[in-house]
Amino acid sequence: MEGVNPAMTDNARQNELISAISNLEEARAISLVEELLSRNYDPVELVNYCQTGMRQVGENYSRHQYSLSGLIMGGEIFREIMDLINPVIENKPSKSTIGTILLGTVSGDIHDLGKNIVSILFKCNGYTVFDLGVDVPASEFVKQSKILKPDIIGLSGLITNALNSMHETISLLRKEQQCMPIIIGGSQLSEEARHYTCSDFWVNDATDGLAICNSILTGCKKLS
Ligand code: B12
Repeated sequence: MEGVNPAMTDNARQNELISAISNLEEARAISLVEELLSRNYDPVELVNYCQTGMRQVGENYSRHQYSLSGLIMGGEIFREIMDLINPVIENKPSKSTIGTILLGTVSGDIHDLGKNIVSILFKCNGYTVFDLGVDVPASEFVKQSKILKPDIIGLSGLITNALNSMHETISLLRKEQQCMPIIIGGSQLSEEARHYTCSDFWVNDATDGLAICNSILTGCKKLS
């Protein structure tokens, strides 16, 4: 493990972690995560910092400062970090079952790091999660929705084309009388994306997604 300055504050460590990920410094990022976890740092908050670092990796790629291999390396570092964080999240006492969610990354999109976090976070918070994986065709969502009858459907997507897949999936689900609330998630989403896809909710943060789904299930939130 690379040395971490013991005098550094947690705040400095968070910024250091964001820049280590952004600069693709694998060993540095891993040792900072190990260090923060050993100090009982909130694992979900840690994920948020890593997500910020990953956004910067994406920006560097957009600006042609990184090539595709930089994107791949970023994904690999994040996967290794999640191997450390997941057991800590999973170790938290799980709540009794409150609902079911059918989850998947839509057709044409293979990004799954964010979706996998959603899966773990929801499981630890009392959800039964049916995860269909990545590049899931609209027809598969419809098929599984009819079989599993989930309370909520969650679609993940990060690339622009995912918006068309989400739109297609939601249209087909509605056409086939699958009327459960649908939430879309991904770093590039916005209210415009929600409108375009005809989904009920959108988020770019798993914790916000969890709060919305909890509200749906407790009947506090009216569908828009
Ligand atoms: C790592 C990465 C990859 C990895 C993915 C590895 C993997 N197994 O997932 C690899 C290298 C494979 C990859 C491939 C590609 N990528 Co990429 N990738 C990224 C990067 C840098 C980080 C994504 C990530 O994992 N972030 C960390 C996670 C935790 O965040 P997240 O996914 O947003 O998830 C969080 C929330 O959004 C939310 N959430 C996510 N899903 C859901 C679902 C629900 C229901 C809920 C409630 C919440 C929720 O919860 C999560 C936790 O908070 C992004 C940059 C970015 N800004 O996102 C680019 C990015 C998404 N990729 C991009 C591109 C262009 C590509 C490629 C087309 C590159 C290429 N030329 O081949 C391919 C796409 C292939 C395909 N068909 O899908 C672009 C997309 C641009 C666009 N507008 O279309 C981005 C934005 C980079 C950029 N700025 O240019 N990529």
